[in-house]
Amino acid sequence: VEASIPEPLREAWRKHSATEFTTKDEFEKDLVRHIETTLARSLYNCDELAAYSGTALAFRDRLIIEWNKTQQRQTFTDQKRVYYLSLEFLMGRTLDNAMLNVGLKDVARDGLSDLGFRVEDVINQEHDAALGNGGLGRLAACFLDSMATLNYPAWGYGLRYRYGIFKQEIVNGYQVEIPDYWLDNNPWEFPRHEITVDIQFYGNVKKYQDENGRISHSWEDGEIVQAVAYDVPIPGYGTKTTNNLRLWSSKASSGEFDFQKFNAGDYESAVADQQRAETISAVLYPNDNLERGKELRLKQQYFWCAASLFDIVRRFKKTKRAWGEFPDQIAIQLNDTHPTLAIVELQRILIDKEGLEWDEAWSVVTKTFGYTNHTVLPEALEKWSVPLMQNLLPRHLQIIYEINLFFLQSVEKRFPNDRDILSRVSIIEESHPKMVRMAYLAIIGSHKVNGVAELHSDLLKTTLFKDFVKIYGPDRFTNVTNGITPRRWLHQANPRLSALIAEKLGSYDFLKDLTLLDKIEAFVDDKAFREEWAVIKRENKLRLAKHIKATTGFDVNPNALFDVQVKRIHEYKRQQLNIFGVIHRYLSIKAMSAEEKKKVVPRVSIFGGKAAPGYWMAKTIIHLINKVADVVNKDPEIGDLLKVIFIADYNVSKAEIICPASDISEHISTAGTEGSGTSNMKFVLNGGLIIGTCDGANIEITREIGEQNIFLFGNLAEDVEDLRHRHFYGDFKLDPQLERVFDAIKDNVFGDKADFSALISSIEEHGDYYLVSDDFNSYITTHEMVDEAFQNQEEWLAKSITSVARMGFFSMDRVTNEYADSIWNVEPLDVKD
Ligand code: RUG
Repeated sequence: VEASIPEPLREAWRKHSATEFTTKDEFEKDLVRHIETTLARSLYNCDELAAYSGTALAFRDRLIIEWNKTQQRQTFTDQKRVYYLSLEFLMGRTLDNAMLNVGLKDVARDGLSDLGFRVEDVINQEHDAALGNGGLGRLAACFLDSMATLNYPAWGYGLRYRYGIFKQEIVNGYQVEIPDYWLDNNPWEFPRHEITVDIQFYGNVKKYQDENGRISHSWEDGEIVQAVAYDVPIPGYGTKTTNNLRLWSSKASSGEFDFQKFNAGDYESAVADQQRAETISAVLYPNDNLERGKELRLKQQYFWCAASLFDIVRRFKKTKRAWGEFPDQIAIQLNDTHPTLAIVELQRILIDKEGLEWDEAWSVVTKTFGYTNHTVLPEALEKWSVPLMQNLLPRHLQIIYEINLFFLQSVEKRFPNDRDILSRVSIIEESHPKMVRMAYLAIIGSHKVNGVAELHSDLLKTTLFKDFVKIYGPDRFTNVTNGITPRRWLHQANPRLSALIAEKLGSYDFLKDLTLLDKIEAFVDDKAFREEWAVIKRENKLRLAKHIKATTGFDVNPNALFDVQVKRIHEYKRQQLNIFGVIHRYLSIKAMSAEEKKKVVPRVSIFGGKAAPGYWMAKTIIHLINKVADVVNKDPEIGDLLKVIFIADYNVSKAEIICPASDISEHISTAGTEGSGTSNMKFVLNGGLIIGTCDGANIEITREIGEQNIFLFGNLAEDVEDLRHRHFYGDFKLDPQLERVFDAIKDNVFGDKADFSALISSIEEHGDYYLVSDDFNSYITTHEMVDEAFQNQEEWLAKSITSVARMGFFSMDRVTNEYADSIWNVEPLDVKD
């Protein structure tokens, strides 16, 4: 049956079509209606949570009206679309962002105030949508914001995890993980129970030959799990475009449980199938930059890729275009190797289901995909065991072997005298068991591969993917340096700074074109502007101090230098270097005379971040930070000169409080290990200075803001290999200042030394892989320079203003346009009212 209303009857519909509130009165009307009817509350039992839900529903109505129009417009114009496949979308809170993006936060503030609520308190009721681990997931969320803002026809595809990243509590100095059930009270998703896809696992492959001798393959038997779509509207800033994020949830294909078993009293096995199916989308793997090769993870990957591809192909087929036009209509971006199976799945659909010849299909596939690599760390590079894949996805493994065969044949032809190259570039690693190298498959199946910062992309070309550059030429490999959305990371997180900038520039246009920030450099000597700038930083520090007091019980002095390192805890990110530096500072202060102490610049060292539950060394680092905090914060000889704070459960909404409040932040990974880093950009955009190594995007930040405005230290990437060699051959002497720090730990100053022995021996005895000792002296000296610079507040302020003015390059909009031009070849869709 045709689903659309016949033309002659559409008038009735149009007359009653939903409308959007724009005034305070209209907002209040929607709010009260939702609280009374949707939530079944009254004016006698409307608390802040109900006010939040009502407000969210009122804004959701607006979003979905625009969402509908955007989707109709996109379908009607039939332009090329981009599909962003990411296993992680670290969205954070939605309400504040939605209010600001549609330009109605003031209306909501006034309306809520009429009913006795403060908009800030209402916003604070929202639970973060934390479907990601760190930078990779947050980058995906920034992409969605920018793609909508720039009017690109774009969809995100991900998994609707029932549990997001765990909540972190600190108990006796140790990290404890608490499940994050975030779906209660989530008004932002629309279940689409009618949009389902059956996903197959296991089974076997049968080969058939027709009367013309044509061979075909059929994947049979096995088990079926159903994917159900949930849609999340993504509003752009200052535009009508509202894009879609489609998240898949897993469900047993038979729907409910087996009634025969149930009626026979076999309750457990009756629900077992259902539970097994629902497990697929139950939980986000809590690893950042680390792959563990678990079957359930591979199931998640295939489940999500297959559902998304089915959806994309279904939409394409409705246009009745020829398959050759598929890449003209569709660009699919792979966020890391996690969605690489999408390449194989599309090839499978085209040859097994749609009857295309191999070469014709493969040409469609390779023109469609782009692959973004985010890391060179070996432990993060995905490999799947061949037996595991054989069992779970037998047909896909066959196709992977076939892709590999054709690829290796072409390599052999081009490099007939180089036997080694074949084993080096083969998708299959000849180990025991054999492994499928997902990054190689992603390169071979894509037309563009990009890294996320200049240094990182160069390292990819000269090390990890060197052979592939030789095979495909340099053009397949490119760099797109990461960015951040200024809407969330300036306007939302730091409204006063955003307002000050807008006042000087005459409008908020800089939120759509961040390069306009350069105009504020003209005010660097303007006294009133500088004063206001300083007041805003102080207010932001007070806001953070209040949060610290409420969550840790510690008082921190807002005049102290706030030194922040918040990010996932990882040895390569070197929080251990930071805490050793803090211990060094502590010991130095303790050795000072009263006179000397007067010259010390007071500091608050603030840490935050989660460790993967199975990453024992990272957990040890968290433990040490908390033990050091215990001792330092209670030491009467130290007083306000040094405080150490660990902020538990670092997440997006906490980052919004923390980033605007830093004086300095730390981005101190071993050179050559961080893909890009994006929190470095968030801190600088909020007027904080940074201390960092020559790594990831720090290098480009330096180029943009000027080296006089950043504190760089440490060895360079090009020296790392040599230094590691020297450690390996015992040609190494521990830095004497670091030795003093280790001695204190070994004297049980921070609790039982045994708790930290592995951390110390990894540096003293096991090669110091992350070069903590090699960089320690330079790190300490640079911190002394930071102290000195902070004493000259006038100059510090000038550095802060100048840096913000020069941050335009790091807008996610620049990033999105670069992907659109150089990888996706998509155009924005013109939006008129
Ligand atoms: O570690 C990288 C960051 O350097 C980068 O900024 C971010 C976004 O590109 O991605 C992070 N990343 C890399 N997260 N997971 C991986 C490897 O799977």
